[in-house]
Amino acid sequence: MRLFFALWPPTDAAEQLAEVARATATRFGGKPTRAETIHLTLAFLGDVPEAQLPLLRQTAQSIRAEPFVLAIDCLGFWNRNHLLWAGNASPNVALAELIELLQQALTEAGFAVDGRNRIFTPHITLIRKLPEAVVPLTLPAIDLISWHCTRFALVCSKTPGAGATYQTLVDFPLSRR
Ligand code: 2AM
Repeated sequence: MRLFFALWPPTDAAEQLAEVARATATRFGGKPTRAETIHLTLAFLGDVPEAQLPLLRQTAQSIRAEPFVLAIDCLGFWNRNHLLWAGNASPNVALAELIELLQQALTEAGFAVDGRNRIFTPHITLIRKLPEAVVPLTLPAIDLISWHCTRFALVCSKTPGAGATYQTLVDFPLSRR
């Protein structure tokens, strides 16, 4: 099973982000992400045997972190993988703490978290296959899109890439208790 942990926006925020994706793809090209697949990855595990699911669930349940507001307020892009994404102009401390707590707990439980030793930029992919020739030097500004994150999810990716479908297997409340 190809698995990852993510924050999933409520429908209204997902629709707003999908609208930014569509409008930006109309301008610059590429494949916009559909509203129902919009998310922010916290930790990517890749292929995990199904037998490991109970340990994964137990590890995620052990996380103690406060709910927080995620404010998405800028666009960015990566040439190397032709991605255009939305994220935070200034770092979100609560988000960074959640990512670190989760990735550390997963690593301690014996899971390999891809990218853990590289600089991890929390992002929401809005466009894949952005044409190289039109990568904008100055990205358009976006209106603030925010939501109150009260849960995080363990998600199974069925088909990676532009036509991805995702299934939430279980979600976990954000709570200090
Ligand atoms: P992306 O949107 O930047 O491609 C499901 O594939 C999710 O896991 C996506 O959010 C994807 O990020 C992320 N993902 C895929 N491969 C990854 C990797 N090797 N390291 C970190 N995140 C990855």
